Amino acid sequence: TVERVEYDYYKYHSMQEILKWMSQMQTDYSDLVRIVDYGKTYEKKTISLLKIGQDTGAKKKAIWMDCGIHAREWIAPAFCQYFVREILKAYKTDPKMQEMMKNMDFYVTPVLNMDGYDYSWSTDRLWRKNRSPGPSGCNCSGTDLNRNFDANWGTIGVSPDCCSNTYCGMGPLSEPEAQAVTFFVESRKEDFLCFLTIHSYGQLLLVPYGHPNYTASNYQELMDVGLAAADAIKKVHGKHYTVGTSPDVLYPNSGSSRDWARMSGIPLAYTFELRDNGTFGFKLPEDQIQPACEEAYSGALHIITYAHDK
Ligand code: ING
Ligand code: ZN
Repeated sequence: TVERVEYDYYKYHSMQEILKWMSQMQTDYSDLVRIVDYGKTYEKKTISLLKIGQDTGAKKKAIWMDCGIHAREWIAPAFCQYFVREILKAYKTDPKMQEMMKNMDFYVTPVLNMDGYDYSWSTDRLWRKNRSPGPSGCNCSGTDLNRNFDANWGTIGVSPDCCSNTYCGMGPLSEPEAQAVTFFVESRKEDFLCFLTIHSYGQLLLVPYGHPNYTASNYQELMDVGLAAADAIKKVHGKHYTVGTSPDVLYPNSGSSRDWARMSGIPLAYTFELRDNGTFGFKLPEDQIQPACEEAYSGALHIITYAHDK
């Protein structure tokens, strides 16, 4: 037998370590976990997710979760990994999780912006965007992937300046990472009950839409479920999460993955902005990984359970 070191979920991990962790999960839970490759980054890295659920042979509903669309938000990939461990742990003893994994597959992308994440480890800890070059004549690189989706693209809360952190790209879905999510989710969009995209920081639960001129048809449902999730979060370590649309809570934006998911028909679409409130910001200390993940898990599970039971 091979001696194996326990994976430390309460440390930040490099892209290489996270990829190794993904294959280890597939090996350890070969009946429940499968790696699915669904795109390539600008630097030609393979974008993969973990598909988690019972192989029933029947057509199943689905839950989407992506982390690390913004490179510097390191707590997000840490949360996706924690989330995967927790649902697999719960599956062993919790009849509700067994029921959910029988009826639904969880599609979890631990790091969507792999190029940017690597760059935030190697070169610039506060890098946000992907790593594609700007248009000719521009000396900056990177597009904000959360402004690049096909949802009122380029209309508000974005910059046309390729040096800006909110540069929306040359057109909707100009970036391969945004394309990968769009094509994968499109290909089975009737299956998805819920779309969760994980960011930091701010302790927010954002609902569609980012554009102030549009209101989601189920806005009240999104708010009610979001507020109940925020209550569940507060119960864990007392942290307050604010729930609302981005124009109501902070400022408007367009081209986000959450807005695109809701526009394409997925009823429950949320952006999580994890800890903290600005004290450490993107550089959340490792000793907060555990509490931040515990509370966010409780909130995510509330939304997912609602989506399942509905
Ligand atoms: N925030 C998200 C962003 O894409 C957002 C979501 C949008 C929050 C608008 C508030 C207002 O900017 C982070 N942290 O990435
Ligand atoms: Zn973000």
